[in-house]
Amino acid sequence: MNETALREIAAQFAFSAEPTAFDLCENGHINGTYFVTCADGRRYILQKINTHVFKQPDEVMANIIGVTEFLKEKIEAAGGDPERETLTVIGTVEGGVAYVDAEGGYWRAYLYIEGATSHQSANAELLARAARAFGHFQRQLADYPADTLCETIPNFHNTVSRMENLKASVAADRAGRAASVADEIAFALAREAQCGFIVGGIAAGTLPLRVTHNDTKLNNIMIDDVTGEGICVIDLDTVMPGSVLYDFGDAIRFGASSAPEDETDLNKVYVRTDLFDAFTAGFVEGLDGALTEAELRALPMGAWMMTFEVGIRFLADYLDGDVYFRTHYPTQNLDRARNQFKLVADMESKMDELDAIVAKYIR
Ligand code: ADP
Ligand code: GN1
Ligand code: MG
Repeated sequence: MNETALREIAAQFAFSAEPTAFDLCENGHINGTYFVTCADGRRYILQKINTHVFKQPDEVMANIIGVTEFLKEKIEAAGGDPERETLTVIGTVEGGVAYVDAEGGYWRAYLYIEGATSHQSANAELLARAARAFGHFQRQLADYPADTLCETIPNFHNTVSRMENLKASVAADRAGRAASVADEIAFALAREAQCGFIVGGIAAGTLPLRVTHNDTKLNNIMIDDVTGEGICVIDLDTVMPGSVLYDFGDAIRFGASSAPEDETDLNKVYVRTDLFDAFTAGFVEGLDGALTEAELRALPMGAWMMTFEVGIRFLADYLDGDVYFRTHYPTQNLDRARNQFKLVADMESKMDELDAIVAKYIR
């Protein structure tokens, strides 16, 4: 998007001064994100919500306003900084929470979290701190009125329906790629029986429904540059009722992997048990005793499930012709799927070790 167009969009938001620079953010597979610098030196985030992914962006914003206002009260009560420890929505000059441009593009803005970084990888200490913040985030939302939250993406972490979607993508073969990825499809189908583990647990009442973040990638948390603490959980588009295993599992598949999500040398891709341990310690601490024993015991399976689930989502998107996740080259979704499947296989071979790590945290 060119600067003139961005300038016109930015003019719709109640920023503190005239925007002077726009920088594209390369992180994130979904939204279009720009860093805006204003004449007074203040910075903001200007984001075009991906409305192919989020079909009801007004509902996304309603969730985010509700959750951030709720968190701000808790942060203030705890003596924290409400403008740094959660997102702050910047309204439009007309008093709205979003701006719809002439082409129907849906835009929103946030305060930029200064003095903090969104990391792509972390050492054990940093990951433990990120984990504590993700756990704490969920703890803070434990008494949030869950029935007021909209389901921004239906069945987002329903692995059973994700498997159905993959099968539909294989059958439709829209991009003519199915024959070339027969091995990956077979890997996925061989694991179909496990897909119901979390949704089945929720339905049976053995896994409680909580308000969860649902997209706990390491780059969805801002780490304070000075203290190293996880200062602010961002990317709140998918905050919805869910299982704690979603947040634990998604964080592990990204943060405890030995390699980036699209590393193609699969020998370099495995689960780092030291990072798994560090994350578990921080997460359990952040949740401050809220986890049930059934949830704790299921954590390794949660990590397995979220890794497998996103693997089948990447594969389905490759089969669909790359219409969901942002890609930077033609086979990136396939590379991501292969990478996640390697991680899945590695977790399977280390399940006893992962169970033993978790057992240390069961009291
Ligand atoms: P996506 O859904 O595309 O992942 P995000 O909301 O996560 O969108 O934003 C993409 C990236 O932009 C984040 O990973 C982070 O690096 C950066 N970012 C988002 N919000 C902020 C913020 N308030 N302050 C600083 N950086 C941010
Ligand atoms: C997307 O938005 P981002 O990049 O933080 C995706 C997650 C996937 C992740 C894989 C709304 O996360 O579900 O796990 O990519 N978000 C959405 O990296 O689909
Ligand atoms: Mg993100």
